[in-house]
Amino acid sequence: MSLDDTIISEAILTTYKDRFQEILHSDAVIVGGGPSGLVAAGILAKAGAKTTLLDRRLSVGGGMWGGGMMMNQIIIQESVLPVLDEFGIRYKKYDENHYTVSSVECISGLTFRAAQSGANIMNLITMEDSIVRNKRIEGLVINWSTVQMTGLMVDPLMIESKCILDATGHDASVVTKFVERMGNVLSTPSGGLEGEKPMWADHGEQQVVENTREAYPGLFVCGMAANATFGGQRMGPVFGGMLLSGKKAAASMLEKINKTR
Ligand code: 48F
Repeated sequence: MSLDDTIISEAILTTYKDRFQEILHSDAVIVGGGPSGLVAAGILAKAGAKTTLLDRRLSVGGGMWGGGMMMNQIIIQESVLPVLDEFGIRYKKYDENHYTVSSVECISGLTFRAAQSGANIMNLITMEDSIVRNKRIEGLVINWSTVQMTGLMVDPLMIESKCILDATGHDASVVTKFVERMGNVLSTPSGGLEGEKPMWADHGEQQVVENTREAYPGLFVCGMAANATFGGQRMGPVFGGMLLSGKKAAASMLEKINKTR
């Protein structure tokens, strides 16, 4: 059997078009495929929510690939091991509360499980803006990342979702753009972004989970975006809080989605 050059193109075009059409109306759109976003995507999709994950880069995984200072090992604390078990990721005990994990295996495991659970993972797409109607966020404005990189003046497209998760890490891109448009209307103390605080792993790890919540009707935050939004310390190459944050975000969003069913 020979391969047909134009059938190769046609198969990619038609199947991608079907997947793109799917993202026009989601139950949950997660912006950012770092560790927290991937966990949220996996849990939401497994629970039956129509889940889309967008990442502006070629590869998902965000800031996890490089471990600590490009040594591709990460640290997970003991209480978070059940999340690794859920996603089939292996770990090694270092001492009572420090476990090491290969960052490559962790990202691959999270991504594989999320995709297999039915999350529609779309790379190379950038969130540009949000759609706000009747005092709630109802969708996003998106474009090819290459359009933004090249600075071409090309209009975007729009997608709708019952809820949006900002999982864009330190940038908190969705919340930042939202505040730029809407002013200080968030459920934070100042109404705006509280900003990240300096390194303190133990505190940062707890805060990232506490800060994971709805910041505006329909707009949830997790991972470092949660600490940037509600104010919290950074924690470097410890990732347990990121995984727990993704899990908490998924549970809160499922509650919201189920109310609208
Ligand atoms: O930064 P990132 O890994 O997010 P996270 O889940 O994890 C944070 C840790 O990696 C690390 C840390 C742990 O101690 O401090 O920083 O909070 O991943 C964020 C992802 O969001 C994508 C970006 O490419 C990355 O993969 N992203 C950012 N802005 C946009 C975006 C955007 N506007 N549109 C689409 N994707």
